[in-house]
Amino acid sequence: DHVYVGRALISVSDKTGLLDLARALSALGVELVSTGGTSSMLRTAGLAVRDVSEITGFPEMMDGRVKTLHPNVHGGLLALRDDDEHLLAMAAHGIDPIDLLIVNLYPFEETVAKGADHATCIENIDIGGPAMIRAAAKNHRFVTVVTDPCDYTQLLDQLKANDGATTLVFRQKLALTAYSRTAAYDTAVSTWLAGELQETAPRYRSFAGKLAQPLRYGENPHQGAAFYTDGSRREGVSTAKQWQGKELSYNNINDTDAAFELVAEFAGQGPACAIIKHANPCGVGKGASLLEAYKRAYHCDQTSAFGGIVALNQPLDAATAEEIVKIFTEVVIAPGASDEAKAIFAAKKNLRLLTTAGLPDAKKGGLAFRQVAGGFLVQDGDVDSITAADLKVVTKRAPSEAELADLLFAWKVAKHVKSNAIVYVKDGATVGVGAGQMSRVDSTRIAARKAQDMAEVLGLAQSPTIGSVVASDAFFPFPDGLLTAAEAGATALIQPGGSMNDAAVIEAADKAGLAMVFTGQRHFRH
Ligand code: 93A
Repeated sequence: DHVYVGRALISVSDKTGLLDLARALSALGVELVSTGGTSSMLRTAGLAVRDVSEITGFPEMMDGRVKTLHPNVHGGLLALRDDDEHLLAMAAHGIDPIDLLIVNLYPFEETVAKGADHATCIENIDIGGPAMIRAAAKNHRFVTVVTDPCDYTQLLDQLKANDGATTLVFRQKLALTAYSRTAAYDTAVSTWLAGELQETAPRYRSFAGKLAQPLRYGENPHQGAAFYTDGSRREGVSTAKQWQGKELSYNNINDTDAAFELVAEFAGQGPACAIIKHANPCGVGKGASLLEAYKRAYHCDQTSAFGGIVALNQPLDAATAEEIVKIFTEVVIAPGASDEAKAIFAAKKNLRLLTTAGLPDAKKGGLAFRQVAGGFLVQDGDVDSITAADLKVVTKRAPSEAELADLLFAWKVAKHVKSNAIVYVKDGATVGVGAGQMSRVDSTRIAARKAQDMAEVLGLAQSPTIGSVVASDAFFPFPDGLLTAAEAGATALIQPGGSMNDAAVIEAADKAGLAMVFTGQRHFRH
């Protein structure tokens, strides 16, 4: 299954590592054929190279739109070397075999990301490149195809280890990479075009992620795992730079994402911090400074915050960094960090610091996926559009201004808590979070009990739920949950409304002197 490499066709837009590769191939006796820009770079470096136009007998034309689209190229890639008819056809038409294809494509994704105009994006749709990649990958029994400069070293190692040949296993792996690349490339084109056409239907398109990194394991050590990017380039954990600490695990990436998406809700609203455990917030706080926001998030449930993931909505500063390192934290993510803050973290070898250029756009949810046996579900991301003006006061008492601010804050947090979600908030910080319970009344009780526990830890005279407000991600089907919140000392509630029992729930709220508002929008999260 070893195939010797006699001739290589190289056609690359990203010229990273090109000269070193070409020199090494030449030294191994491989004949080089290349397209315009690539061949002139090789020639300038003193390498012997044939132009593809010499092979096709046609000049590169139409601004390069037609350079390699020719039977002499595609026949050379696709011919079966052990099929007499194919060999006869090659001889009859003067087609020479191409054993190695090195191609990377016009930078379509980068061009779109730069905000280029429509015509420039169109011009950057590569046609000949994907055609060759797909041809070579189809014929991987005989042809080696390299589409990622990261694979150049492996290629040379293979050739050296096998006297100028590649193994079938290696060619199979490269073919897989090749088809993933062309699939992701076409997905990027269709996604862009859907946006240009303002169409919604094609968003539910076919998906092809790009492997970002293989992971050590999945949610548990016996599960394999990998991290893929979806080509949307949404700011977040996938665009973050890691400054220190061990490689991120599956759970780390999942939790870091949950944390960062949550604080992004408070973009431009002053410093905010979220601490996440098992994909649920165990504390979210706003403050006059980041330090204050962190402390207030931490004091919601400092038992759970140990080993948690911290997200900030502003660049990490030294004072906050000093406070964070007092306990063990897995990951801190922020839109930037000061040099001083980085120096403080540097002493904590296990703490990962991730920074991004900005916050995820909470107004653009993108698409969300969930796997089910034999398929997957796709939905629009859950974008919250509720403002104070959308709220409907349903009780005799309307919330005070202070209550209203806390209600809206609690509502945003509840959206990021697994259902059934109940969130108690006081003065711009969560004081109790009830998550993931099968009954809403249980979430209400658990959150209140946890707050009571924290009162003891912090040595408070009374539970912080006294004088708090409560958000519920979906309606209260019965008065019991609401009454539990009232017993815990809550004074106001926010919930979608829409239960058959709304009248009874409102009556109970009025009896207890609570203010309650309906949002008309639900935020289940599973
Ligand atoms: O415009 S194309 O789709 N038409 C082609 O026939 C073709 N063949 C290769 N683009 C084509 N390519 C692409 O040119 C390659 O995929 C590569 O990205 C680029 C390399 O061009 P150059 O060698 O001139 O820099």
